[in-house]
Amino acid sequence: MAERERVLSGVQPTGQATLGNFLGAFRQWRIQQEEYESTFLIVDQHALTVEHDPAALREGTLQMAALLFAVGIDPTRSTVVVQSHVAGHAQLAWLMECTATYGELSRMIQFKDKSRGSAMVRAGLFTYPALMAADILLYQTDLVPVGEDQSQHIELTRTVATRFNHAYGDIFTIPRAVIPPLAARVMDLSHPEAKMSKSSADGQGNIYLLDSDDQIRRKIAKAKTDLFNEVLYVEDDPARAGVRNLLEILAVLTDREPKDVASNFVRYGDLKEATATAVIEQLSPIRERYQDYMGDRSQLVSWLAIGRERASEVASQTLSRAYDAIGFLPSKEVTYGD
Ligand code: AQP
Repeated sequence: MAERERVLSGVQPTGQATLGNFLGAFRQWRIQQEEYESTFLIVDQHALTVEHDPAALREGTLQMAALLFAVGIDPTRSTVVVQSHVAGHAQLAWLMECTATYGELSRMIQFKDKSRGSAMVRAGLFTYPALMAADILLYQTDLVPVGEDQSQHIELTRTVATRFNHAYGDIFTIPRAVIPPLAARVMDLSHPEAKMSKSSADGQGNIYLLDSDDQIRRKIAKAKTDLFNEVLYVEDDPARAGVRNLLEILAVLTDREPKDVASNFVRYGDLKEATATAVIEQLSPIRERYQDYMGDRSQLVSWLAIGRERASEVASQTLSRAYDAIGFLPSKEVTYGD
């Protein structure tokens, strides 16, 4: 039987996960785990690129694991692993930093966005895409399901992997990004020109996966629309971004095309009501399962230990091949990547 293709993606355990994370990433992961050999990373090392609180990081990591399982990531089918549990990520990241160029890293939009206006930019924020490349390449990944905001990082991963392979031998699989056709960029409900982001300043335009039904209804009722007063799906018109966002959210949750969804509504109020109902239907069982999982922390910890064990196997193989290819002297005493 042919080997199944490998899927890998990750999420930072910072802040509260949003509907953007769910529609852009988690929902795809849940579907893809049926078909592909899947690894999902809780990227705690990435969380150090900006100011952080150690206790919150530790708790957030366990909470993110509970959330992924609550969303439907199945620990018997998929490997869920905490990035810092597998040393190979940091080890391979150095090789990637020495393969990527300063110019390439300087062009990363996320670096420009996150460093803007900050007096103390951590060096890790600059080199973060090299660590992300290592995350992906360590597992010989074929497919990386992500939201649109990550496509530039996947492109860089392909570039450095290709460069490394040309220089040192055929070590890495060249991965491809899988961006969902709809809701690849869920927008902030109050500021529909900006991405819904868990680190956004006031959070009023975010639907959090653990929001109560009431909070979801209230936030969607207040979502910014426009003065056109017609429910139309128009791509690429900034003036209609709010309505477009609601239509895309409802379309993806009801498995329809946004234009068809639009044709069912005349009033913005009715569109908001239907969107809120669909979001609640999707999120409220996740919220309940999350509470159950958080009530059994030792179960979470042991699933993560199983994840670590499975992940380490592939990671250590890739790392020793990469170390060997780049010219490091092997030592019998050292086992890499776990
Ligand atoms: N608004 C979004 N629409 C679609 N997909 C999104 N993703 C994030 N926001 C949206 C996707 O979620 C996955 C995990 O993201 P992450 O937490 O690792 O980092 P991020 O991309 O930086 O997401 P946030 O919410 O904006 O986090 P902060 O605020 O901490 O930086 C990724 O696949 C991402 O594409």
